[in-house]
Amino acid sequence: MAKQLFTCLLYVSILVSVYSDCPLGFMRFQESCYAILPVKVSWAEALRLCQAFQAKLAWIDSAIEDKFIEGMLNRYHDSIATAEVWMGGTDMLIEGIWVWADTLKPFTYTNWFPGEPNNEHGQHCLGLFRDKGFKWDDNRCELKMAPLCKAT
Ligand SMILES: [Ca+2]
Ligand SMILES: [Ca+2]
Repeated sequence: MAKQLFTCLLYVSILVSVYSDCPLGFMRFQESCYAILPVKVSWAEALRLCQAFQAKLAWIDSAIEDKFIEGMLNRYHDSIATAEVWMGGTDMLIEGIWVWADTLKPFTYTNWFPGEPNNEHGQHCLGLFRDKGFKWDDNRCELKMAPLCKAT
């Protein structure tokens, strides 16, 4: 019995070590790894930068994941780079139809700030802003913000 328990624990610890494997500097939550890159770049540059880290500009599938990201951003709130971050959402292909850039799948979960997305002067890229409690807001894709990358 003790031997079986030991074997079982061994398997569990191997599984945990395999599944907690995130790229250096990334933080694990459930099945994914997340990192805020401390640079300010346009949305298109943010897409490419995440790819350079074998990651994607982050997408959000659920309220629990959204809450984790909000917490992550709040913990780093002293850094200027993380007052505003780019996410992987865009409506640049069809105005008003929001999709995640890497899959082109429409949003299934959203957490827009009240009144957003407002497409003010042509806003097609999804950002999270500290002054909006990191709720979702469309913004101009040329704006320079920090990429939030996600790896699975
Ligand atoms: Ca738009
Ligand atoms: Ca907006």
